Amino acid sequence: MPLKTIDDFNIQQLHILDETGIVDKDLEPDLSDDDLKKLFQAMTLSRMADARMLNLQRQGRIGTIPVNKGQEAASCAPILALKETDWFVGSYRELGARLMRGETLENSLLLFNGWEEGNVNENNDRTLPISIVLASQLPQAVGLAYASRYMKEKDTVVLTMFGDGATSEGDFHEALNFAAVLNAPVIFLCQNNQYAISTPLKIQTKSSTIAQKAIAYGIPGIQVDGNDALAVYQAVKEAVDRARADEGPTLIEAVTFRMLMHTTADDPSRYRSDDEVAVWEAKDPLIRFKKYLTDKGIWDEKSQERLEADCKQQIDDAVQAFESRKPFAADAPFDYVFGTREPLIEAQREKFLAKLEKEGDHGED
Ligand SMILES: Cc1ncc(C[n+]2csc(CCOP(=O)(O)OP(=O)(O)O)c2C)c(N)n1
Repeated sequence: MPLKTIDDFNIQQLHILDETGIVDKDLEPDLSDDDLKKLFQAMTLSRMADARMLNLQRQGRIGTIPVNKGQEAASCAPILALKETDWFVGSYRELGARLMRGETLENSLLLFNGWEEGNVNENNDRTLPISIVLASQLPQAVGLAYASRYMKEKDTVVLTMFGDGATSEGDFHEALNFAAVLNAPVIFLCQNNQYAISTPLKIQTKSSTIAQKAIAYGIPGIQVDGNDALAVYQAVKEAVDRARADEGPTLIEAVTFRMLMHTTADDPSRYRSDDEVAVWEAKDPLIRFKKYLTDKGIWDEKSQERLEADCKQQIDDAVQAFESRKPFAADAPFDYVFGTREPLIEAQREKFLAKLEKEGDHGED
């Protein structure tokens, strides 16, 4: 008996700005000049803050950090499509998104120096703390989305972000299945930055895209140029509109690149070439977006100078506020493992403090 095709699938890719920053007028999103500038300002602040944090880490003034350079469009643009009352459930490589959600830069400095206070976004209580355990935030996002409808919040949606490596976790697949079956208003945004530490995408998955994983769960999936802020915004906006209208979840794959190390504990030259990095340098999301704003007549070198001076001031202020909090108790992280003091954790605290004592470091700086 001949085989018959019972279904057909395809995956589409969205670009709105080309690699030189020229816009496709037919696809240009309907965004105000103020929103476009707000997005570029956030991307620039994220880029500059990231660079300063890397310096601080190298100077021994903060702990290990994940770096975001190159991923600013994928991180910031989705937030423009959200309302403050929506939920943001992120991973750890979305500094720009967090700044756009009203989190202070001081928060990140505190967090990456082990202060629990850095986990609290005082300006938006619908922004969850960072998730280091890969993909663990995805079922949480689905739970929030499902609960919002259960609680009769008709308008709320949830945006969750994760990396390409996280798509190999069971939590990713369970979350997509649950969201699809429950019709939960959640947007899954994968920042496919090509690497999970040293593991390149081609040995992470045999699928030719991450977006196509949506097909198995019966939900829309789309791939976007993750270095094109307009394409990222547009794809997320359409997914948000569907979710608000109770049309269920969407998986978006934003194709981007991590320009620097995985974290400050990693040396990327051991697993990728300079040539590969150079290819992506030419696709820098900030340069493309700035060209678009300039062509539109709403940005010039003077605005750029003002913006950079303003970002520098914000960063200086945050660093000063953070550093004025010293002395810092080196064992503070042990206070927050559980709500109560547990013998096993206390034993680890003692061991840690004894080690510092032996090394002559009293954790005061
Ligand atoms: C469940 C789990 N397994 C392993 C790790 C260790 N780990 C931390 S980051 C990372 C790579 C993650 O890659 P990806 O999901 O692509 O995100 P990216 O860091 O590139 O943003 C791994 C394996 C972890 N944090 N959680």
